[in-house]
Amino acid sequence: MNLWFTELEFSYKNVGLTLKIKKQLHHEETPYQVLDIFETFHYGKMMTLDGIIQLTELDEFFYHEMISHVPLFMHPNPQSVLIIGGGDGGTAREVLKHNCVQQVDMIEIDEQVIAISKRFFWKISEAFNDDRLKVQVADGIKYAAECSEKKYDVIIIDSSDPVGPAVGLFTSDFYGNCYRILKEQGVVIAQAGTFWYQPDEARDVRSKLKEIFDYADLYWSITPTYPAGQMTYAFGCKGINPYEFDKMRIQDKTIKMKYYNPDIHMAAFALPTYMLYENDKA
Ligand code: SPD
Repeated sequence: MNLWFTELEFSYKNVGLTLKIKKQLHHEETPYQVLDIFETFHYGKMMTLDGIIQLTELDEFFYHEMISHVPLFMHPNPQSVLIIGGGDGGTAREVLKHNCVQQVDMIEIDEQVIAISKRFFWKISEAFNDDRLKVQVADGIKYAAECSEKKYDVIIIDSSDPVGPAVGLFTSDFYGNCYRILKEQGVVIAQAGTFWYQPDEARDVRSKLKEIFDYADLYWSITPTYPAGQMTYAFGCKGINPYEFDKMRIQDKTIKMKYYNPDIHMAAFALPTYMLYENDKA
């Protein structure tokens, strides 16, 4: 059998990333999206949503470490964290490595993402066994709009791309609600595509965040199985200067990581020239 999976890059349909597949382990249409699990030859098990790679066992750590530890170390004392999406559990696993974190709320719209992750990705989903994590199957956009009692130190938007159920997670209204439900000092972070294939998505998220937050910009990491092998993260800070974070705390050697370290943290903010300003083009 010669079975290959090609992810067509979602905004440029003439390029894609192709992986050799041992077998398909699961396929279903949930109320929100098509969910597939494949066993790949090189990257271990892989989850796709609507044909777009969400994670593989081999390289998920790049994304999950960088979407979690950078904002958590920007904040002087993150205790309460909101994860919008992230139903596979990878982001929660990284967040819960911080002993100062007392409570994590996860709002995931698709309960099947959680169930299937628990079934196929035991190590990635281990965070679901941590008492500090409270999971609600609900729409994150609605949750942020209606949340009136709780405030968070860090909000992580671990979403799929801005198509299908995730579109509303890329709007000014939603970011405004995130600002409102952050404490006096808080950080919001969102995945924002890639510098090469979705430069306008990253610029757009940054400019929306800049309108609302005291500081907003982008940082990035390697991600081998996302298009262009790179992922951009957009952040907004309320009452925090992101470049004056506690350099001692990021030396914390008790938190085990494979990619993130203090040098990676500092270097991640270095942007390509064409991504520095809103109107620049490659
Ligand atoms: N191009 C795909 C980007 C997907 C980002 N989210 C992945 C979720 C993993 N927890």
